[in-house]
Amino acid sequence: MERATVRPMIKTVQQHIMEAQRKRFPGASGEFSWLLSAVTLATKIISDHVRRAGLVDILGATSVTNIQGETVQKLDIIANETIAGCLGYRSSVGIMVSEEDDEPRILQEPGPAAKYIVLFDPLDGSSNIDVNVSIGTIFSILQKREDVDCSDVLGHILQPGYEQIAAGYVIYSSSTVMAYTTGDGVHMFTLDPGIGAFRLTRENLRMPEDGGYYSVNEAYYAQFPEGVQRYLQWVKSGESDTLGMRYIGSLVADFHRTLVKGGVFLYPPTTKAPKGKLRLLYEANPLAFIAEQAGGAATDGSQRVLDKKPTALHERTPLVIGSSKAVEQVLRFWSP
Ligand code: AHM
Ligand code: MG
Repeated sequence: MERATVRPMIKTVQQHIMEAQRKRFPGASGEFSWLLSAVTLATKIISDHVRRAGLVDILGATSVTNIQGETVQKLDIIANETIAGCLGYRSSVGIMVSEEDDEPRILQEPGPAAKYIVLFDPLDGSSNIDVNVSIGTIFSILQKREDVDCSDVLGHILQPGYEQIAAGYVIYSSSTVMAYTTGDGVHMFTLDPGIGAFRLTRENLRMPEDGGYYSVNEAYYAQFPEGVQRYLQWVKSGESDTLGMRYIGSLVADFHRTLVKGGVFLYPPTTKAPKGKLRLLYEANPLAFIAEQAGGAATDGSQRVLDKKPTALHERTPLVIGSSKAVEQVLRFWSP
């Protein structure tokens, strides 16, 4: 008797990662998918904390100031420790770098087994927590360099973005959504609270080439370079009638919208912050990797973000990211 093929009705992020790994690297040990499962587990726990934040008195600021000089929110600490805790159980992760930590954390003794470096912003946009605006987690994964000594921690970490082997983000919003890439397209998942798993909702997502929104904090207009000012005047002149305007002030949320609807997000240099505000290693690089994998582009004005050679852990970079055409339009006016 012929047996009917039974197809699973859903695909979880775990199944997706494992299938992709089997297809692309048939001999792989599975340790990389095991590592990614620590990231997804951590973000599910953070999502739960974010949802209950108002109920259990974890909203708001602490009296601590982080290395960036910003007030640390209570949820920032919870998110940071949750990710550290989940990654700590993965023997393949050697080094963890977080926006919230002054120094990298060595999770496993240096050695060939602990070959991955995980970099992340545990709770991006956290100044928006108290007003219920979407926030998120951004992550980037590198492999330790073979030509660098085990003890040279920074030597392993300070690699250009094109060396990333995976990157992604999770947005905690009306639903919790995750997008990731391992260099084989961008895939998007939605957390199904009924089963506690991220379900595949969009595979091989492409960023729209036209339309969408430009997104920038125009309160800094007077501080922007002249070229950026000219771009903003042009975009508002009516000559470009394809772009609307949106700015949330939460990078993950502004990027997520740009990825899905198209357009461009800008955080240019200002006179007060000549390198902009956003961090290269755990904000700009992972999102640039995703943007490019979805057909978009990311630049700091002078060069492709993924080509930048980092010189410090918490280095900042100007960022223009979005649909290729919209990014090109910005560069027509601004060439630092
Ligand atoms: P954070 O990582 O401390 O939350 O800061 C980064 C955030 C981004 O999410 C957002 O794009 C930016 O700061 C907004 O800055 P501004 O308030 O200057 O517009
Ligand atoms: Mg951030």
